[in-house]
Amino acid sequence: MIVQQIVEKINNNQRFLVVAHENPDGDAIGSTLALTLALRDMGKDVVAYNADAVPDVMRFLPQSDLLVDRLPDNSHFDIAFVLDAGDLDRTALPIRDLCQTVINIDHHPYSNFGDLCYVDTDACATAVLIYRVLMACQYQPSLAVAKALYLGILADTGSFRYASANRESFAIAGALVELGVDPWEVSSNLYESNSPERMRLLSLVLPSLQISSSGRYASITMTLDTLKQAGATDEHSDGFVNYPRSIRGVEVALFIHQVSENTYKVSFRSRGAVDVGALSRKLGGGGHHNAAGAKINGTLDEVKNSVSMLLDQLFS
Ligand SMILES: [Mn+2]
Repeated sequence: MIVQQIVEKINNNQRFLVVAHENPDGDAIGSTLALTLALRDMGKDVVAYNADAVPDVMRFLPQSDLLVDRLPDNSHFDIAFVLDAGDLDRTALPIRDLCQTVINIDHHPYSNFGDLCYVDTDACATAVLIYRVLMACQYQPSLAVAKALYLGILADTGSFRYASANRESFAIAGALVELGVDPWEVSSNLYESNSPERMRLLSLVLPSLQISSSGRYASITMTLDTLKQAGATDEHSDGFVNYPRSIRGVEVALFIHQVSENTYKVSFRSRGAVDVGALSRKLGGGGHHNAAGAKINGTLDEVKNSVSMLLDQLFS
C-alpha cells in the first residue's frame, strides 16, 4: 500500500526536501518539522522550506528555526515531500525542477498531485498521516517530533473541538503525551500568548460586528486604517473570523479585510450546513466546505452588498 511505498522511498534515498503550503498554519509547521527531524534522526539529509516565516506562537517548538525561506542555488533533492498543501502551487516553489520524485501527503479534498499521493480526508490533520508514516518506518518519535505532531493535531482540530477530531486524533495525541508532550505547554504557546498588537486590533475590529436580520450570518470588518491604528499587521488578525462564527444561530461567518484602496478579501467560515467553498467560487474565489475566501473589488459597501445578496438568497 501507499504508506509502504513511502517507507521504501525513505529507505532508498538520501536527500530530501520537506515543504508545506505558504502562509503556514499549525499543521503545516508541525508536519514539516516532525518529518524533517525524524528523517534527520534516520540519518538523512533534509532541508525544510516554507515560503513564509514560522508564526511567532510556534517558535517554541524545538528547532523551529531550521526552516528556511530560501534554497541555495542549484539545490537538488532525491525526494520532495509536499505536506498539507492542497495544490502544488501553494508551496510557492518550482518543486518539479528541484527533485526527482514528489510525494504528496495531505488531508485536503481534491489534493491529487505527486508521483506518490497519500491523501486521506478522514485524517484530522496531515500530522496524523506523518505519524502513520513514521510508525511504518519503525521510528520512535523524539520529544521534539512528538511536540510538533501534537501541535499539528491540536491546531487542525481546533483543540479537539471540530468534527474532524476522531478516535484516531485522540489516540495519537494520547501516544504523544505518553512520549512526554505537555499539552499545556503547546496550547498555552499557541492560544494564550497573544501580543498586545493583536488584542488592540481585536478591540478595534469587534465593534464592526454586523449580524444579518435573519441571524444566520454575521461579519466583522478590518480596514487598512484599523490595522494602522492598532500598529498591527495582517498576521495579528488570524482567527478573528471565529468570533462571528461563535454567535448562536450563525451559520456563516465573514471576515472582510481591506487589501488595498478598493479591494477586499472576504474570508468565509461555515458552521457545517452551508458549503462556503461553493459560495466563494460564485464570487471568483475558492476554498473548502467550511473555510473559503474571495478577493472582491469595490467599495466596502459594494463588497458587503454583493456578498449579502448571495447569502440572503441562500437563507431566504
Ligand atoms: Mn491541515
